Amino acid sequence: MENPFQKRQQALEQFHAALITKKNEKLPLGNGIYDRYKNPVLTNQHAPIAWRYDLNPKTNPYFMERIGVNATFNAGAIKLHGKYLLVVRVEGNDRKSFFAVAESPNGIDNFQFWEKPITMPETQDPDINVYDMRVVQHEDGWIYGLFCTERKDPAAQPGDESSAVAQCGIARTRDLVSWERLPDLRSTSAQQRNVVLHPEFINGKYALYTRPQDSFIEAGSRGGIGWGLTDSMENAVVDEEFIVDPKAYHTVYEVKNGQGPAPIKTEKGWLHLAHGVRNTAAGLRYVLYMFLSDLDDPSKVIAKPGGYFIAPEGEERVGDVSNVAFANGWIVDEDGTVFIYYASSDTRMHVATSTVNQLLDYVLNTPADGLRSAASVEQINLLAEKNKAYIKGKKQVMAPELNGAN
Ligand code: M1P
Repeated sequence: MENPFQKRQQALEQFHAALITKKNEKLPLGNGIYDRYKNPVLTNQHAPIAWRYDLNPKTNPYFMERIGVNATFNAGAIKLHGKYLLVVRVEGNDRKSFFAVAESPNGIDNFQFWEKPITMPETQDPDINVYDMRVVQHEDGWIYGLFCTERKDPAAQPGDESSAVAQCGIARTRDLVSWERLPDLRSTSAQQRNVVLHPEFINGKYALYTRPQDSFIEAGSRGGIGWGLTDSMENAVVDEEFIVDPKAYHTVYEVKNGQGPAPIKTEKGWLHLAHGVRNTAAGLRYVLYMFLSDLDDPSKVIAKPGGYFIAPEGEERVGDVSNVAFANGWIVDEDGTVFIYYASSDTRMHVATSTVNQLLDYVLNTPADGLRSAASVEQINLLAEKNKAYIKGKKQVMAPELNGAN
């Protein structure tokens, strides 16, 4: 008689080995700004078999999954010792998220999780859920991980089992293996999410991109990407925040927005990747957008293309929370290649590649949002008019001669 344990184990091991070693391919054409890739770089199926299955045939005769992994998304990113490392938000079937490191030799495929997830120390007030870590190599020598820590709202009415409070958790490490937990950020805002540490000191202080919010979901009255300074990360306190990139009516960030990973330093300024949210009849739509801030004063936005940079496309549009593109990690190589790690629909991770020069060209030469339909038409007319000189010899479709028509 066939042994079901062995049969299932063998089939799963083969499937898993093929998945985690699968080569990725750049998709053709693209938009000249970045290239997308055929396969997601991480899915829930990439989770190690040893995290999910009891491998002892005596205690698991059916080779049954014991602990399910629901999704792998919203990963922070860093390159260490020549490896591309993602600090992934892994979500179990029980809805709890935790962090786990996956590494790749080339940044586009062959991502494999380390043996065990990160054991993140807790503060006196245990986290109920942790997610969306921004990993930053700061000039003070530490690698910081800033993430959202979520706990039940102590003011929730009896019977209300969904009100929560989001705050910024802080931890630091040298190797992504052992982490020192520091006290959560204190700020004047009721809630915080998407808090990101700037990699350099500003006037001798640590600088933070914040996202003050009135409640768990709503950014509310102070919506936008904020900026605040703190003397120390061991006791991080932001007494004053001001908004550097506000939400705005009839844009892709009209409901809320948030800084993605820490910005990249370039000779022309700091390159930022962020997410913007708008509301639709189908629910919230999350897209990524970019902007450039001043080299000496990173809180000053100096260029900002209109519209989105990456929106969920094709299969990316469907998942646990559909119509979401979210990024909190990117890596720049010595040759200027940029690996943009983005998640689709709170379900899986993808990569897109570009270069610092292409991204600078994008942020500096894409027209800003004119905020009105007429301004968008004007931008197209300007470009089409300029392009006339370059369309020699090609027949243009013209508007019909209207003389006498009626
Ligand atoms: O579900 C979409 C995203 O929603 C939240 O982001 P924000 O605070 O900007 O609304 C986060 O929970 C994020 O993890 C999630 O991807």
